[in-house]
Amino acid sequence: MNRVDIIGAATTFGQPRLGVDLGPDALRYANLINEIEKLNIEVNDKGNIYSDIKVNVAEHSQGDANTLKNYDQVMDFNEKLAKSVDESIQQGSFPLIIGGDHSLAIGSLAGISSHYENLGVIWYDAHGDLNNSDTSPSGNIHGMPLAISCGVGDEKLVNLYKDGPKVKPENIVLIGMRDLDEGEKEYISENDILTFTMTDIKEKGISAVMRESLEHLQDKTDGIHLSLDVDALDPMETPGTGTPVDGGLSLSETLSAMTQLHDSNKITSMDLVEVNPLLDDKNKTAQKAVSIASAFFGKKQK
Ligand code: NNH
Ligand code: MN
Ligand code: MN
Ligand code: MN
Repeated sequence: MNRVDIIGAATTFGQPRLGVDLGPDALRYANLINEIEKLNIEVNDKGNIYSDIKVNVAEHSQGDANTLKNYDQVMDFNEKLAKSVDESIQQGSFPLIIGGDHSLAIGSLAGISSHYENLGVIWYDAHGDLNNSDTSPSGNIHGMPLAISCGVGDEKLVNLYKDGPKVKPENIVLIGMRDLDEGEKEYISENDILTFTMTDIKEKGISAVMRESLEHLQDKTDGIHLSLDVDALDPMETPGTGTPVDGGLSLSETLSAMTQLHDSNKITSMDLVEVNPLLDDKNKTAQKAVSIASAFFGKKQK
């Protein structure tokens, strides 16, 4: 790619920990734009998207596990995000969507999907994000975007921006999994989704995992979206995130995974999500996220 559009997805509505909406600016302060420009890529920072419905600290994320928390805000936010992502692709840019919580993937996938008949998705995360309001332990929509994009869940969210499912389960690869809920495990096995847990990654090594992932997708897809949740990494690497899970990927494994994806030339869009500077240690998580993006855009590792 030679032109990247940065789209700041300043949303916190998919989960309860306030501050993840400051993630896009934390990444900018960690020098994201410059680091990508250094790789001879033209960068266009489109600024941040916000919901028109403002965060109300006292009422944020109310409700029980069977409700879709902050539903109106999530709908409104993702409609806008989808439009911006769609426009960037129309203009020939590579969209890099920086979050923000992972519910933003509803909008990014909706915006991307009209450009591909058979979109592939690599979901690099500790979690599957394959819940719906019946299986969710929390009611937090950031645990649901991949299911919604497959056509499972609330009808309005499923049909957001463009009617129907945006991705087929056979075109998905899950990498870094170590905290899957029961309903998610069922969905994965019923739909035979290619899944690499942390145990698989330890056994095979990250480079074999990335190679097998690309092999699984490259012939049957016409574009591949990478959705990277920083909680895929171990909390020692990326503490500034809302739902850390021990036993994750190292930074060096992730950098080599990104280099492999860069070298494949197959990835057509990317989300970089769940950086929460209010939970972080001196913006360390944003700095790691910037090195991940740099490796993805071609920075050579020493
Ligand atoms: N699976 C849990 C839920 O649905 C946690 C999801 N949290 C995430 N997903 N950060 O990536 O509520
Ligand atoms: Mn996630
Ligand atoms: Mn996660
Ligand atoms: Mn290159």
